Amino acid sequence: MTFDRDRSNPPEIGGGLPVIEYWAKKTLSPQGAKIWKTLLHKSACLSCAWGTGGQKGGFVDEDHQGLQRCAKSVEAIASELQPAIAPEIFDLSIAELQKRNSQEVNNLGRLSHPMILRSGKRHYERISWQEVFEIVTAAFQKPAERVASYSSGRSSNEAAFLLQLLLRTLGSNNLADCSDLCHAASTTGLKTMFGSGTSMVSLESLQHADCVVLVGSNAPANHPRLMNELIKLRDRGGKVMIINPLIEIGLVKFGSPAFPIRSLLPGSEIASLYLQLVPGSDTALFVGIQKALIEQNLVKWNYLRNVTENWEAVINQAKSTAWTEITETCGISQLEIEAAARMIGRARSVVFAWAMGITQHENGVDNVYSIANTALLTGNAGKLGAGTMPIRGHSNVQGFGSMGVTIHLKKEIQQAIEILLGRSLNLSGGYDTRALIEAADRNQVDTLLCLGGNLYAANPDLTEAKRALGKINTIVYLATKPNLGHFHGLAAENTIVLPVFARFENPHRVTTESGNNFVRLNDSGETHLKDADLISEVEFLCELAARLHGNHPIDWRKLQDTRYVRQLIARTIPGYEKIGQIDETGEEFTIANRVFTEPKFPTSSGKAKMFATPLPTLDLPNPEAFGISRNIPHIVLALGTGRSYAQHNTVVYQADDRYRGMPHRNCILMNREDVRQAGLQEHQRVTVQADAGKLEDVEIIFGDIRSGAALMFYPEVNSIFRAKIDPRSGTPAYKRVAAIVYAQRQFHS
Ligand SMILES: Nc1nc2c(c(=O)[nH]1)N[C@H]1C(S)=C(S)[C@@H](COP(=O)(O)OP(=O)(O)OC[C@H]3O[C@@H](n4cnc5c(=O)[nH]c(N)nc54)[C@H](O)[C@@H]3O)O[C@H]1N2
Ligand SMILES: Nc1nc2c(c(=O)[nH]1)N[C@H]1C(S)=C(S)[C@@H](COP(=O)(O)OP(=O)(O)OC[C@H]3O[C@@H](n4cnc5c(=O)[nH]c(N)nc54)[C@H](O)[C@@H]3O)O[C@H]1N2
Ligand code: SF4
Ligand SMILES: [Mo]
Repeated sequence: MTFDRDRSNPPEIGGGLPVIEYWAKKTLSPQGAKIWKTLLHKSACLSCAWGTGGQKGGFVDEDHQGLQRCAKSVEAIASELQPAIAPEIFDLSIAELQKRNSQEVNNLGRLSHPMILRSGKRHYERISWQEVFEIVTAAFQKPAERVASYSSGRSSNEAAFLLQLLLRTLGSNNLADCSDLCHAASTTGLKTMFGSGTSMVSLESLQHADCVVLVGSNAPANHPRLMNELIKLRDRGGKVMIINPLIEIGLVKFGSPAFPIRSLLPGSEIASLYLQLVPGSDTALFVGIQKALIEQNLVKWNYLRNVTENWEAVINQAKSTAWTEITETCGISQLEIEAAARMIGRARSVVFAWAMGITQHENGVDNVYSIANTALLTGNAGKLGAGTMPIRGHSNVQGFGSMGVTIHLKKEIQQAIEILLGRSLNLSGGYDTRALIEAADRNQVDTLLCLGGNLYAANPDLTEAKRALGKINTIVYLATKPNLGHFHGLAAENTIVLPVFARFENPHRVTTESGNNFVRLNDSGETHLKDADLISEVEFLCELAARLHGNHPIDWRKLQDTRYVRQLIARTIPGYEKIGQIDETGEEFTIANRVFTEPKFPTSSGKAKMFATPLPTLDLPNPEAFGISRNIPHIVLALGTGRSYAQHNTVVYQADDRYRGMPHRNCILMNREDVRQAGLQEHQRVTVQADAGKLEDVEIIFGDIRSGAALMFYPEVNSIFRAKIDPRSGTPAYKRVAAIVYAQRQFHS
């Protein structure tokens, strides 16, 4: 691809007119009427967990604010409204299909019929539902510890509840979920500290904050409506602190279509203070902020004594860590850290929000602890307008956790299910996502059910993922659209791809839970796919369970009526009692005991438990460790991997990222000075290599990124690295991959 200079000039604000242009282009297209119909349908937005839609209508959030739909919602809907895949596509052999990239695969259209790739065959072929159930039922009759599921948070609470009940009734605790790759560090960290693993801040509470500290999040692209809250906070005189190794233009200035006159064109200022730290060093920065809070006498001692435990360890650590160690680790000066501490310590109520820049590290849980410790030191947990707020990913990923799709099942849920089944559950072992891949690679998994997602491409080391999945006998993918996993994540015997309804098409009502703990009711709908043979996830799971377990003690076929599933949820899931009446009242609700406006927490003592957080050691290997000679121009970097503006996780919608000036997918965003010192140039094609492989012909793009750091896009980049794993949460360190960038041989020969 030739480089288009115009496209490399990133805009000076995030959001802005391009968003409106995108809306207009999509909603005025031939597909436009269907997009509008779907936007107005009473169901939750498909895209991110910020959450909007549901019974209040397409554009209204739980706080009754209007105009709360962003272009990302349109992007996700447009993708599901594609026509069915042309049947001729399946005349192509699997080898030919494997040549397509993520965007091309997504653009094939919607899955419309059940398909199977049988062992030894080169083509996917149609299969009847009868044979599907015969094969899958037989596959699930393997020993329970050799049966597993993986899920992704686009599905409903009802499907999630049934999935875990099905696996647990079998005796399997192998419930891997995309959250293992995502916010597991937040769940683990917050649960041990506060006794609750989700955000303690509601949307309403956020609106009472006068300071937001936003860490490791690219909200302008991934949670755009959060930007409206930041704009309003700045308008009311509040402060926003951004902590990120990369200057994301939308975090500096954002033009929001929700405020067309004052914000859209000029853009609203977002960051009051932008701390561009070394990737992976957040714990050091927060320990520094704690040290400065102590030195500036801004610690709330009475609060610490009354409502927290082990605060002395945190105070001692901050006091005894030298300033030089802190500043050398995080690369932020003492002066800036002191300014940050002043901003936090002097604010009335501070919300600490974070996303993948915090969790996807080898010390992800410590990162979360260090943020929460800072909140506690300043009395910012358990009051209106303050608290810890992990910004969740998929639109219902949090609901999956609540429904018990986890290898760490809550005691209360366990007891309730044991009463339901009349016997005890097997909760030993259990594979999270990384453990599942490793177990499969050791030949310990026979059968895998994937409820959505793209297990293959979401993992690090795609060669390993492919090999491991290839050792599983039967893999069943339930999906709305084809993705790379359906063509690369192939089982040893049967790979079955089953087409399901999208959220707004389901023949029954379902519910979803947002990252702000709000439960939405989604109306039933219709699909635009006319001659298709789709199944609802709920129907599939109930039919499979009925064939496996009969109708006692649970009448599985009756659960195809989702009202009965909600009755079971009301009886088994803590905080979800109100779902028992939702069919009659239509009343959506905030889950009980999650949002804290008093400093009383659901831990054994009622106090928050604090933990000291060791500073990370952030070394990078020598070029020789990669087998690269020092004689060719090179640089070893901390490579961060994540999303471009126009993709949803492993699904690419558009190749470029206009806000970062990256014209195509095979780019690396680097610091200008790093490039110069390495003897390389902008737009030069280089090789990027890590511990599992290399990508060639990668174009260097200059960006405002911290020296020593770089950015590339997943899923493509997942082919080159193995990733370190946070031992406490199981999450891969996608945000700090040791990589070498070097000149391609031909450039110098
Ligand atoms: N449009 C769209 N929306 C989405 C998604 C999508 O793919 N597309 N995905 C959904 C999902 S599942 C998720 S999990 C979320 C992801 O939402 P984000 O977490 O915002 O997404 P990432 O692309 O992973 O970007 C993380 C940010 O962390 C910064 N960062 C990297 N390393 C560090 C570090 O060491 N410290 C700090 N402080 N910052 C760092 C990066 O520069 C980047 O700005 O979005 C959800 N919403
Ligand atoms: N290098 C790198 N890797 C990462 C990350 C990173 O930042 N860097 N981020 C990680 C994170 S945070 C996450 S969450 C994972 C994402 O991992 P996954 O959640 O596994 O992947 P997605 O790409 O979101 O899955 C998309 C597919 O879901 C299916 N789908 C969509 N809607 C529905 C539905 O309603 N029902 C069903 N059954 N299927 C549906 C479609 O077939 C679509 O192709 O990736 C992780 N991998
Ligand atoms: S912010 Fe998230 S939930 Fe809200 S409309 Fe945009 S994509 Fe949907
Ligand atoms: Mo995620």
